[in-house]
Parts: sequence; structure tokens; C-alpha cells
Amino acid sequence: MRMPVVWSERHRLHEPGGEVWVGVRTPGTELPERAERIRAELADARFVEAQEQADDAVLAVHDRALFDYLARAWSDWEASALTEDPGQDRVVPYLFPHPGLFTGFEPVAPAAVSARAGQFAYDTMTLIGPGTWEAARAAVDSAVTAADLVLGGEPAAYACCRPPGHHATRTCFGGSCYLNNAAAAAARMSSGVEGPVAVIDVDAHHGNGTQAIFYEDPRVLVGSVHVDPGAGWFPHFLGFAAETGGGAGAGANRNVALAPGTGDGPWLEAVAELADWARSGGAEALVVALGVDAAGGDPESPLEVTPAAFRAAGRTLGELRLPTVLVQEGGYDLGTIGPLVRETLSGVEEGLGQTTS
Ligand code: SP5
Ligand code: ZN
Repeated sequence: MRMPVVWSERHRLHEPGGEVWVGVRTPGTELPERAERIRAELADARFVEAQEQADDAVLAVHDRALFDYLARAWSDWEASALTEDPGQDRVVPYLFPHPGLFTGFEPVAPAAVSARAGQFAYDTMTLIGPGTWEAARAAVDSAVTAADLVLGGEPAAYACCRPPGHHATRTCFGGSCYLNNAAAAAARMSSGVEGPVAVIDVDAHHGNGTQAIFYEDPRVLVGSVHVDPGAGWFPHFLGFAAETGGGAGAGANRNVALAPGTGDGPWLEAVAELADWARSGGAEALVVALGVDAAGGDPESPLEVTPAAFRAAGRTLGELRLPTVLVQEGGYDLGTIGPLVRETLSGVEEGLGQTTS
């Protein structure tokens, strides 16, 4: 592998400690071991330490209120002794200030720490523990460092980061994501090129956070291929083909939803469709939201994509011949996550016309 792999040890500080799903605390899926397996698979690559970024790198894509909440969420939780009574060792929301509660006014910040989480979390599965904020910042650092490497002349760079980011919007978090790493990389790339930046999201789930962040922004084209939310899959409410962008960003968003059980052929056609769309939209840089959970055998998605198709998808994306930042998203089968990432990155290098090992 030629491209640099950006890495931060700080990812390990985030241990989700489980997911509360339909009220039941189940084992976590977004585990530190995921990144370690990828690192082991890419051991012969050139590793680059993530550079700490100023708050601006986060605030380019998130509201100050979400930033401030996440920065303090754990220490506030601990200080309020919720760890003792009722004995909850992670921040878990219990009440959500649904828009239907308010008749034309904004909710106040609640006094109780236990009530605050629901103002920013949109699900119960995305828990916050002692090192979550530091690890989420490190993931943004990794993605933005990869963008800087590419702006500095590397044809491509890969951010081997976690927690993932593509489900986090400007104002709220969920889907195992806290800060939107790929969006932060796209914002950085956008500052370095004249024309639009394309984000192509191949994670098995719709990249609803990235879509929301850039929905009205014509300078960032956001395309996602994913399992059909209409067939009962996360994020359930978003990811439909009718979501095509709004305002000045009309036409700058594209979703391709695939039926559960879909395999290589239609998935690769969708990747090619998004690549063509980015090309015809005049994209001058590419950010790939690289989840590998569309693979057959992944416990979190019903798509059935093979390792060979991940390589072919990489090739298609590389053939755009754009400055390319790849940012890790999902992928939950520890036995295959490393090889799937390696196949994709090798395909990108083939597409870019670089020799690969
Ligand atoms: C980044 C990413 O791939 N996030 C995906 C989050 C989707 N999680 C949906 C979980 C739905 C319930 N899963 C049941 C397993 C309980 N442990
Ligand atoms: Zn996913």
C-alpha cells in the first residue's frame, strides 16, 4: 500500500460498554478491536499520527451546543452520581424533547443531567463513557489529518478511525456516531479546492448525518448507497431516493437504497452511479465514507457484498482520479474487517493508476 494510514491510539479511550436497544442493554458492536484488526491487516503501510485539530475543525460541521454538550457529558454524568444511583455507568438518554412538545418555542436546557442527553442523542444505542469525547475528537483529528495530507499532495490517504461519524448531524448524534469525521474531512477539502467536493458513502447504512450537514450546500455533493430504510433498516426515517437536497443544494444529494440480500452486481452498479454523478457534478475532490458492513456475514446489515466487489468498488472510485480521502465508518465482523478495508484501499490505488502489493 502506498497511501498513508492516519492513526490515533486515542480511539481506544472510547469503549461503548453496550447499546441500549429496545430498552435492553446488549453487547456493544462498535468495539476498539475493530480498529486494531484493521491496523494489524495494514501493518506494512506507512502510518501517520493524527494531528490534533483546533475546535474549528469540529465547529465547521457541528453546532456549538452539541460540541459543548459532548465535551462535558461524561463529567456531568459522573458528578451527578448517576453512576451510583441508579448505577448507570454510561450516559443513556431517557426523555427526548420531541418537536411535538413545543408550540413554536425552543426547549430550555433542563436542570437535570439525566434529562440533558435526550436533547442531543436521537437514539438509546450510542452511549457515552469516560473517554468517548477524547476518542471522538481523535477520530476527527484523523480524518482531517488525512484531508491535509491529500491537500499537501498525497493522491490518497486513509483515516483508520473510530468511533464512526456518518450518522451524526450538525446538532445531534446517534448510530454509534458522535462527531461526523467524514463531514469534517469534506469541509477541510472544500477549503482547499475551487469546485465541489463529493462524499460517497458505501457504508451499509444511510449516511444521514452527512446528508443533513450538507443538505443545502451545493459545494458538497453527498451520495450514499445503503440498505433500504423502507425495508426496516437503520436509520429507518432517512435514506430515500426522494431526498435530493434543498435550497441552494437542490440536486446535490443522492441516495441509492438496495433491498436486503442485495449482492455484488447491483451494489457495484450503485457505486458506479454515484461515481458518475460526482464526475458530472464537477467534483474536484472525493471523500469516501468507508464502511465495510455491506459485506456478507456482517452482523449489522443484510447486504451480501464480497471482498472482490469491495476491491472493484475501490477501483471505480479511484478511477475518478480525484484527490481522495477515505474515512473509516462501520464494519462489525472482526474476522473480515481488516481484509475488506485492504481490498478497498488496494482497489482505490489500482483505480488511481498506482502499483499495489
Ligand atoms: C456507523 C454504523 O455503521 N452505524 C450503524 C448503526 C446501526 N445500528 C443499528 C442497530 C439496530 C439494532 N441492532 C441490534 C443489535 C443489538 N446489539
Ligand atoms: Zn453502517
